[in-house]
Amino acid sequence: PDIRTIGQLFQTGVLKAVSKPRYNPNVAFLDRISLFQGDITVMEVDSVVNAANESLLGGSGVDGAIHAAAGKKLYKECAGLGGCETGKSKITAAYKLPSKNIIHTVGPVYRRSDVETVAQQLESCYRTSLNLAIENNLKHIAFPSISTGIYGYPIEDATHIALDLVRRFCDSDVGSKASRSTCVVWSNKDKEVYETLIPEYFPAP
Ligand code: AR6
Repeated sequence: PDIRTIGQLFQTGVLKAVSKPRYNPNVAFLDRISLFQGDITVMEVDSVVNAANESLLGGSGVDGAIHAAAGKKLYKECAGLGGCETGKSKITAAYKLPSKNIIHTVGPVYRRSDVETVAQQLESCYRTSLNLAIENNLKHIAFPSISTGIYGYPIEDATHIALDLVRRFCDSDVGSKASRSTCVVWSNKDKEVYETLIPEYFPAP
């Protein structure tokens, strides 16, 4: 484990002051997490998550790919949503995508001067997305690596936050109903980071 990174997360208050894992070490949940390298727009899941911006009107990166693949009707639905605050999530239909729905979440623009705030906002993206999935009875959700592209969040820190939240969600009463999160990575480097960190948060029994 990258102790320094976890230490930094402790300092920022993201990982609260506990000296042992915050999850139940007796439950592995290995069937609840998976990793996929490639284009999120081809995934046949219940919901793909879009790394959007506050306007919800599209952009580049994964947002551009999702809007391009889903078609103009997605833009029309998004335009009626009145935007979305950073750290929050909203759901739409998926139109031409093979998934059933799209959950649009707005990650923070990374700010080194305020790591505590951005970490809380990033964590909130994963939490609000998973809560929306549960509310809409969506079992299998695919997450891109939110905020780590154009928004500049360091991949290791962002992955710790993502996996820690997903793992704790699996342990929670509400999250025990969700069946599966797939982390979708684009680059080989991001894949390596996830391959290294997934066993930390989802250790084999
Ligand atoms: N499938 C899976 N992952 C992808 C894909 C794809 N098709 N395309 C890119 N990625 P980013 P952000 C990866 O920049 O940092 C937009 O303009 C990418 O390699 O898409 O949250 C929005 O409108 C990276 O690892 O999202 C916002 O303005 C990850 O997805 C802003 O960018 C996220 O990169 C959001 O920036």
